[in-house]
Amino acid sequence: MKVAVVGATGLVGTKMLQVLAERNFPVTELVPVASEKSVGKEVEYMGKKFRVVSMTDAIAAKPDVALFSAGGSTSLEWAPKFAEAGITVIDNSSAWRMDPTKPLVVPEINADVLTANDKIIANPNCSTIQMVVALNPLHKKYGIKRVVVSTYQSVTGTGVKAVDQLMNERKGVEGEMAYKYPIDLNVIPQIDVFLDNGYTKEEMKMVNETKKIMRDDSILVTATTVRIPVMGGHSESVNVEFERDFDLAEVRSLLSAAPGVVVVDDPANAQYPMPRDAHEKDEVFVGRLRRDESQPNTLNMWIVSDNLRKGAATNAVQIAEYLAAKGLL
Ligand code: 11C
Repeated sequence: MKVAVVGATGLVGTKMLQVLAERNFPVTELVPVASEKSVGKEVEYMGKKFRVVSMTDAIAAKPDVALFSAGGSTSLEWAPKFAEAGITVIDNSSAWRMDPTKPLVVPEINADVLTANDKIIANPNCSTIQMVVALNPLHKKYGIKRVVVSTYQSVTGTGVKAVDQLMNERKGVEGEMAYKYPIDLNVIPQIDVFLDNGYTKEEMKMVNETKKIMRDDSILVTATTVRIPVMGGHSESVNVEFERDFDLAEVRSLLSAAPGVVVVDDPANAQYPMPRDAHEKDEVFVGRLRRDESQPNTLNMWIVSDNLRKGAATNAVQIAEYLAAKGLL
């Protein structure tokens, strides 16, 4: 299969190359693509160097599938051009996610919506993906009424510039700021821009994308999204109110059996998910499972995942794997 990776020199693009190789995706030809300023640079894939090409050259190369991680405006401009040329785009930006004509997919949950006619497929936001992977098996059993989530998000979600800011601050070196404020020894309760309702775009992504992926507009979600000086993954404190009562042991076994979920929940031995353990792993880790004693039918949980993997690259590659397996490419 001929595969293009658009945004191949970025943090997510680099991870896409790594994940394609690790999962032995059947790549017969790789087409790394980036902005004009990166054309001619080289990227490495399975021990070989590949020259980065332009968007126009990538379309002319006619790949079967293009994994996009080049930002919303690039995607709005270029994804339709790839699609018109018959290339299936799996797009990691927010550009197409809430477009009712485009599927928004987490393979463990709703890959069945995909058809051969879907030429632009949206990959959800990282903080949404890890939450819904853990919520979906519980929703099926107990019916979710309302979710209250607070996130603790890694600087890698912002990109290379933010990783550099954190490291420069740590070394006491002056450098470019990705954030308005220092991030080391700090916590910033703003991810993306504020909207008219007082929430940030990141918070509203969690509200809206959850309903679309889980195909249930009745699920109420309220979110507070926060940047912390961490690298390995995003963490989330999630309070879930169900329609029906649950048994904690059954919650544990449902989650343990759920695809893509690993339960790490042994408080007596101080075992719970942490970003440094989730780093470079593809699963969603769940722990601190306990009843919310303040109201009925309500569960507290802690969810951690590597935002560059399941939250971005791995999920996109899993969509491509599904399409390939079903002959939809
Ligand atoms: C962050 N979740 O951690 C963001 C990054 O819509 O794909 C991903 C933004 C998106 O800052």
